[in-house]
Amino acid sequence: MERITAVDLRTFLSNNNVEHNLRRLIHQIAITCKYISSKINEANRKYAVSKNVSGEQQLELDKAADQIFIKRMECCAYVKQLASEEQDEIVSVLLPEQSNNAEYSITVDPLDGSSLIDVNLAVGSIIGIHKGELCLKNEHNLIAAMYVLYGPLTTLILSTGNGTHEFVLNPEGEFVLACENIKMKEKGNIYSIGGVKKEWTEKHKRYIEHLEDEGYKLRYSGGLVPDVNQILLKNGGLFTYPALINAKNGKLRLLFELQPLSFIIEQAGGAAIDGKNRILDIKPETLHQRSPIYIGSKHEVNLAKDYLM
Ligand code: AFP
Repeated sequence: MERITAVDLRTFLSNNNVEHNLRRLIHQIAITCKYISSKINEANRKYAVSKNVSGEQQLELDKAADQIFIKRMECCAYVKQLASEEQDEIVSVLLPEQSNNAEYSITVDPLDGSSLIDVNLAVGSIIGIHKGELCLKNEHNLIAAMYVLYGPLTTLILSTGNGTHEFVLNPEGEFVLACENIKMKEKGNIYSIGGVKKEWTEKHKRYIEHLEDEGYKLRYSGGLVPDVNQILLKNGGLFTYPALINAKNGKLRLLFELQPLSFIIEQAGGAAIDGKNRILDIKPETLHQRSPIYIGSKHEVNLAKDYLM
């Protein structure tokens, strides 16, 4: 039987005519996440053998991951700015004289779900790649998005605007293509719902009751990356973290989490709204702006829009 040679990430990007510096940037980000994956395993091994490693040290991992991203991006001559969920302001990662030919800026949620590490649940990093500088109050300039899921396998989901593809970190330390051009079904059968039920709005409650009456199965880990990854790879369904009675913008952040994930899901044939507007049409007013989210198969997202009108 012919042995199929696994296509590694760099070869895949080159074969798909991804611009040279963007290829190098994506590769740098992949290497960064590979290092973060090893730090998570290291922390978990310590935690496992000596429970006196405090929970706080687990939580510190997200700050460590943030610093790892900043230090790595400081070495990328084509990255001008970095915005991180862990930083209050945009970080200029290049000296002024270096940054005139820097083509890209990135947003990172360096380690989303860090509160789940001490119970050995999957967590992830979410990255948005923007052409030019990060611009609030404007149309988004996302040209690529990716997330890395630190689970039993470390996987990388990527879109550069031509489909959504999955790569897996192999024993040799290379991300190799696992699934090309993932396509979600029009309608799925799982739902993933965040927020405290007693804080849901009446319209949201009626929408969720409809899904339950339709027999949707509940799948929710409390980790945004594994929860959305499941909707993507189980070919459909819906993830929502809604507007709450005491938090009309919900919990999740537009720039760092929702717009990169929406870019990825739309490229796989899905959709993402805040309950009314397409997530990718929203112009963030502030860096850490939050938004409600309904993301997944088109049928469930359109149904949410009808219930929330
Ligand atoms: P942490 O990063 O504090 O663990 O929060 C994870 C998260 O931002 C996102 O990954 C989940 O979808 C969401 O919070 C879960 O929130 P609830 O704990 O309120 O369900």
